[in-house]
Amino acid sequence: MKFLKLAAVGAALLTASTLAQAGTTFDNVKKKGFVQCGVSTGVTGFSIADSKGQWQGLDIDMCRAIAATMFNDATKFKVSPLTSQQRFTALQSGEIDVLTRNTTQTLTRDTTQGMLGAGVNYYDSQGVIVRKDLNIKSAKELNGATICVQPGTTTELNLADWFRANKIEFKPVVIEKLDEVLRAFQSGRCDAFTTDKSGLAGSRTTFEHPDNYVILPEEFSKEPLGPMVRQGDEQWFNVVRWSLFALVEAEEYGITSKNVDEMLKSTNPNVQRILGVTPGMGKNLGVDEKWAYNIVKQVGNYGESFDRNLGDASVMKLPRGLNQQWNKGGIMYAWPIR
Ligand SMILES: N[C@@H](CCC(=O)N[C@@H](CS)C(=O)NCC(=O)O)C(=O)O
Repeated sequence: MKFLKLAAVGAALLTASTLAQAGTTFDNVKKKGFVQCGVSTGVTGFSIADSKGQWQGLDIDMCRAIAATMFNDATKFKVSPLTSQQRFTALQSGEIDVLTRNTTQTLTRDTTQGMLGAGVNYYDSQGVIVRKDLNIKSAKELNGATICVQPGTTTELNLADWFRANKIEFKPVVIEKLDEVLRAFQSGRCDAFTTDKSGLAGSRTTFEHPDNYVILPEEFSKEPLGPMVRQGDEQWFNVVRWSLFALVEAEEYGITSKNVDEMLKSTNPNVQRILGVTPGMGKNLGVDEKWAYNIVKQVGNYGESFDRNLGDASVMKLPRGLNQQWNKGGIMYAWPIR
């Protein structure tokens, strides 16, 4: 027994060191000429293929921003659609370079699971959706209910915690694939479906009768969602982290895809640094000085991406809430590009 355990640990270490020797992610991405992003299989507003097969969403824009930083070209990316359960193996095995897929940053994922959270592109919380005709106003009325949930998620863990803390019972119905779990819920196989509230809102838009469902007010947890990389390549980690900060900081300084060329003439030293008019930031990251200019020009700033995918210009019509800038009542706060 003891030997088997040691052998398993040895195998895990071997895999980790083989991967490390295979070269850094930054160099590998540069060499192959595109970034491979792990995305969800289809969550409206975050990552979903449109009728022409083009991937759209806040998480896709995160991936495009990384491509813009690396290649001055936001189209230099490919996606690997992954279920919640598949995503970490895909990252650990090197099948993808970065996970840009509604993933919650947690201590365990950042330590023993071999990954690193590079920031937060959507502050969320876990919620629960039920049919309106159940006539309930609170999740506390769900005693004895069957609840649909996806495995390999924080959702599954929070669900158990919340019901235990509230001393009520539930029966989990665990289904891996999102389309199957949604079908199960709509066909009445479970009384409720739980996931991140953004995911509930996105999924509801795909229901045959969205108005027949209600998202209950409870927030089971904090879900800071953001891109994750493998441990062991700080330069790549920085590219991902600072691509996200560039999206957010551009919004803070009023730089948009429409005015970015005008902004090149700005006398604001922050704007000059972000756009590479004052050189240095690109060099520090190991990329072109126009990296953030290219992000804003080709992808837009964080606010533009939010509006297009989740806000008023989208089917979701979600309020900015916590995802508003820090100086406008939210907690979106980019570290300084300097
Ligand atoms: N934020 C949670 C849950 C994320 C998650 O996987 N959510 C589901 C429900 S919205 C999802 O994205 N499914 C899409 C898929 O499986 O393709 C986590 O990181 O564990």
